[in-house]
Amino acid sequence: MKRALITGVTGQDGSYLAELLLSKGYQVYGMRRRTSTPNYENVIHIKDQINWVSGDLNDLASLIEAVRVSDPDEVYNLAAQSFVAASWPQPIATGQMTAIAVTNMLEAVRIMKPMAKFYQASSSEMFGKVVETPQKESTPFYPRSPYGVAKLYGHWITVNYRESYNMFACSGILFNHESPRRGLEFVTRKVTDGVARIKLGLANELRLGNLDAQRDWGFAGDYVAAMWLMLQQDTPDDYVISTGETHTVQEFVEIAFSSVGLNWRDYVVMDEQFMRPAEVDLLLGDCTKAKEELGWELKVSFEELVKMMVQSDLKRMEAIQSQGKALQWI
Ligand code: NDP
Ligand code: GDR
Repeated sequence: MKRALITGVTGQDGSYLAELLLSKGYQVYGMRRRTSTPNYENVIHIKDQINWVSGDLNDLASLIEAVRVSDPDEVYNLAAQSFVAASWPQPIATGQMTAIAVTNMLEAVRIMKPMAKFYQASSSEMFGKVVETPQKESTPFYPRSPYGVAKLYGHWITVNYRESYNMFACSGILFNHESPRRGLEFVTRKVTDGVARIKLGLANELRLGNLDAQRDWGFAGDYVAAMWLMLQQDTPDDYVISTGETHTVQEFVEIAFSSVGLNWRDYVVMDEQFMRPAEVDLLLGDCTKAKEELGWELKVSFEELVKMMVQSDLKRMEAIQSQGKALQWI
């Protein structure tokens, strides 16, 4: 039975990856940090199948212990401060959790289990300003946020550990991927949650920032399969994972509202507070290498993804409404 350690297991990707590895018969170790309010929402259905280890990205001792206890064949480093907008007000914390923490994790693996295969969650945010489209593994990086800069450090330190110590370390350069488990502050989920509230009469507007930004959005469940495939290869490498389609935020909004019979123009309000100091205008990935070398394939289309998220939020909101729980904006 293979053993895997996942950091960030309570997040969107961690939860889908844990499900995938459990379905493949892995013994899954999930690292989670101590929080004042436990957050198991994404993994509640598999909570008892995960071996929980306590650890924080900023505490190297805890990471070494997590690797010692789990004795993993594969390590998936998904934990990070992952919200781009928060990286301007919290640039140093973002640097610690999204950049330096990768070195912490690599050191823990190098010291305790150097033969373990290592996956780093790199990001299309590293491409940032448009230099070339579509963006592929060889496209030069030009990050546009403290988050993007931090991810670039994490990316290169992973490459460096591969080359310095001959570790099996891979970086997946993943474009945006979404799901009903996406955090509520990210634009897709904010929209689908907003649509559900408006449809049920719980809100009458949705405040958004830049509707012109273009993103290459896929389904998170498809993307975690690519992470696993990268660690099943004979040699470690870096791969772009994307859909090869780009859509504006406005297109996402239009489909989400129209899927429940509403016109977005009646509800969406532009709000300066959601504009960013520097924007990534266009992301469009070319994942030919992943398709050819990993045999990775996409299953859920853009339109299916939007509708899946709207339907899930409608159900969730109806359940909350029927239980009479407080409904607050997050
Ligand atoms: P989430 O924000 O949903 O999950 C982040 C996870 O990291 C959570 O489990 C969180 O724990 C954990 N975490 C944060 N800080 C710490 C810390 N100090 N110590 C231990 N754990 C911590 O992110 P996603 O699942 O969407 O993304 C997974 C990874 O992939 C991230 O690194 C992200 O930057 C990267 N990425 C994501 C893309 C996407 O479109 N989703 C695209 C490209 C890259 P807690 O629950 O306690 O907050
Ligand atoms: P992103 O995702 O920054 O691409 O990072 P996000 O959903 O936050 O923003 C996407 C685009 O939508 C525009 N936008 C808004 N964004 C938010 N959050 N809220 C709004 O109200 C709003 N209005 C417009 C943004 O300006 C932006 O252009 C995600 C994260 O998962 C990262 O961790 C990951 O690395 C990248 O995707 C790839």
